[in-house]
This record gives sequence, C-alpha cells and structure tokens, in this order.
Amino acid sequence: MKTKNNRRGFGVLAALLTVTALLAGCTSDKTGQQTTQPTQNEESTTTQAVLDTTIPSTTRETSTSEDTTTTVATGEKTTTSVPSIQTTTTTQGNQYTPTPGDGDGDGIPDKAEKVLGTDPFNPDTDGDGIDDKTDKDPVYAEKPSISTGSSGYKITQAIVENNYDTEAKKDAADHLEITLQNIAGKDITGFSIYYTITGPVKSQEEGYIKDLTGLVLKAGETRTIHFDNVKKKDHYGENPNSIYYRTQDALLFDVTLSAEGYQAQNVQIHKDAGGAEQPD
Ligand SMILES: [Ca+2]
Ligand SMILES: [Ca+2]
Ligand SMILES: [Ca+2]
Ligand SMILES: [Ca+2]
Repeated sequence: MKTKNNRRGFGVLAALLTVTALLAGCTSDKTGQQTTQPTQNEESTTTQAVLDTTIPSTTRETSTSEDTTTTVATGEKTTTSVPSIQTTTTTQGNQYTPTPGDGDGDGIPDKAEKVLGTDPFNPDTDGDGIDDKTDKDPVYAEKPSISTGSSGYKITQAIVENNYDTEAKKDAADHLEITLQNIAGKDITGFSIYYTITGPVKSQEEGYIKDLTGLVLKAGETRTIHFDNVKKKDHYGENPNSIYYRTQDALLFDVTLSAEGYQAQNVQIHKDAGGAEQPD
C-alpha cells in the first residue's frame, strides 16, 4: 500500500513537471518495472499457490470444466490445469470449485449416487477398476487373489460399532475399525483389504477392494486402521451411501487383509440391528 501511495505522489509531480518527468523517466520506468513485476509476481505466485493446493484434491476435474475449454476429457491429468492459470487470473476465487452435482466427476450426479448407493467422492466405489458409470454392479467387487506366505501379522480386534476415539477420549461415529499386530519381526508394507457387507435381504451385499497405501506396520507394532473418510493418518475412505449407513438391519462384515509375502488374515464381524454412523 505504501508503495502505491508513493507512486501516486510521484505521478502527480511528474504530470506537473513534464521535463522532470521525462528526465525522471529512467527512474520512473525502473520504478514502473519494479512495481509491475512484483504485481505480476504476486498474481502468478498466488495463482500457483492455489493450483498447487488444489491439484491433488478431487476438485481438479471440475475446475477445468468452468474454463469453458475442452479440458474436461483429460481432467484427470494435473497438466490440464495449466491453461487455466493463464486464462483465469482474476477468477481464482471460484476457479477450483467442484462441479455442482458431480463431486467425483464420474458422470453420475451426487443425487443419483445416493440412489444407486455409490460413493459420490469416488469414481470407482468398489475399487474393482471399473468406474461407477460402466460398472454393472458398482458396489460389488469380486474377491481378488489374496496374499500367501508366512504369518507376519494378526488381527487383534475388529469392530463396526461402538467405536471410541482414543485421542479425543470420546465416542466416535460407527465405522469399520481393525487393529493389527506385527509378529514378523520386521516392517510390513503392501497391504490391501477386501471386505463384504451382507444384510438379511439377498440383494444386500456389497464388496470393496482398497489398497491401504502408506500403511507401514513396523516390527512389533500394533496399529489401528479406520474406514470412515476422516482425513487423518490411518483413516481410509468408505462409501457413505453403503448399506452400512442406509439400513437399520443387522449386517455381517467379512474382512480379508492381505500383505505382499504374508498369509492373508480374515475376520468376520457382526453389526447389530440399528443405525450406524451415530455416536453411541
Ligand atoms: Ca459422481
Ligand atoms: Ca462415484
Ligand atoms: Ca467399480
Ligand atoms: Ca463392480
């Protein structure tokens, strides 16, 4: 602000003293360059910062669609956002907002995902590699091959209700929670999970595959992982429109945890009748 006021003062002086202004042209030009450059830098820096923070999010596809360009088809690629930097400097405030009605950009509106029972934040709800729009059963993935090998870890606890947040020291919303113990004597990585949720009605069966990216179970460590869409370490995504959250029925969870090179571990968990996702 101070720089702008000073420049305005110089500008008035320059208007009154043309010759002086011409003489001062060298310095005012320099001044102009200096003040212009930072402005450009500020804009580009700000824009870049916005880009950097928003590219990893799921809003990246939708942001490009507002540019009225043809980047929608390649919206998954981070590089497609580059043109929007150059064309929408002044609209950065709404440049990266999600496309209304289709948060994950899979072509199925959020409202329809709710009806279908699919995940509005995941274009491949069941993780079988087929996107929701073309998947004949978007909430059921066939059981993948499971890992084999020595016993490297065991499941010491698995719950789907009456969860308790040990950090906050209070009840947590119901969710799938699994505690693992490493008995291999060395770190284990490469985890994946496959689980089904089955209800009393025949049509109520869902199956999900998830790679537990980033999970490292260190030698001797006991660690709890969660499936509840909480943005914290050891928390993974969950379909908010699953029968787990939509029905009051008793449900059966059948969970298989694989880790490359180790024998897969299986556990079954019963959920009593009643709503889930409620602190209790
Ligand atoms: Ca969608
Ligand atoms: Ca979806
Ligand atoms: Ca799928
Ligand atoms: Ca499927």
